[in-house]
Amino acid sequence: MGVAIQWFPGHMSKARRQVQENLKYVDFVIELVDARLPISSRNPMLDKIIGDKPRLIALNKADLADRNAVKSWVDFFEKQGIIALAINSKEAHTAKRLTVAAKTLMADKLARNAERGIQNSSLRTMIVGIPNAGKSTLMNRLAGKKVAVTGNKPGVTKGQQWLRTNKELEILDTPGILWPKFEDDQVGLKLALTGAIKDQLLPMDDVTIFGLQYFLENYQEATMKRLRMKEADLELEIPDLIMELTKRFGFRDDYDRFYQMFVKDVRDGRMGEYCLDKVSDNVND
Ligand SMILES: Nc1nc2c(ncn2[C@@H]2O[C@H](COP(=O)(O)OP(=O)(O)O)[C@@H](O)[C@H]2O)c(=O)[nH]1
Ligand SMILES: [Mg+2]
Repeated sequence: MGVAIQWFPGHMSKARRQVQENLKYVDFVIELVDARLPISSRNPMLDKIIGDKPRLIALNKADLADRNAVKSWVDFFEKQGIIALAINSKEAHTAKRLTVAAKTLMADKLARNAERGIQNSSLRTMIVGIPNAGKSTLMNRLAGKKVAVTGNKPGVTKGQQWLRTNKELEILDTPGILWPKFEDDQVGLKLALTGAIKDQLLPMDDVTIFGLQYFLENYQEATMKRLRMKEADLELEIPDLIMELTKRFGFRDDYDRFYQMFVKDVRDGRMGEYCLDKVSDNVND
């Protein structure tokens, strides 16, 4: 389950150092992001931290995400020359797909090895991502069994241990846990809405107002259906709409109950599949 980490500067540098130490042992890095937040769930310093170590991006929880948006995000990363793929860590097929992507990423190294007569060399990787991205779930999936994934706190150090996926892929059993991009208000609201950060960190009314607005703008039909809204409700300002819906759901003036219901619906996918980051906000031309 999600471990709430308070990201003090000391924790950040420890986490960063841990990833950098482990980089020595791996051929490439799997950057795990939430497909519903392909930018907001990235660590702002990852590029600097991993330097020129090869990396692929896995957009996890694709089963919960807006398919079209995820496709645009995969294109977005591939245009930058980064191999990206949408995955569901709970699916068996995922191990095979990641192995294929890894072999594409590391094709040159594998070819060099083959030239030197080194056959069947397996690739070594580590998973890096923010809390709740799904690192443990993916590692269990790749290991093909439930493993005690270490490193629930940044800075856990011990001898390297490897989880074997198949002949071709081995994963470091300590994932890199890095902080999200929470210096931006909108990013914080998005992380809260998906449940990536603890509820106590942000006021639920702000999270709900932001979420309801976003869903009405981008997923109007699903939102209206789930919240049993009428056409006329669309005329209301968001705070007035929240008051109205709270009453209609029988919560009287207990707005907290409405916030809880809305946020839970979003997190559990009952508002439909969605993506909170837009490619159009991330291309500057
Ligand atoms: N629907 C869905 N849920 C996932 C997926 N991967 C992980 N989860 C869930 O996301 C939550 C956080 O996963 P976890 O592996 O603990 O994240 P970690 O903090 O990065 O290790 C758990 O409730 C997982 O069951 C996925 O691909 N799809
Ligand atoms: Mg974990």
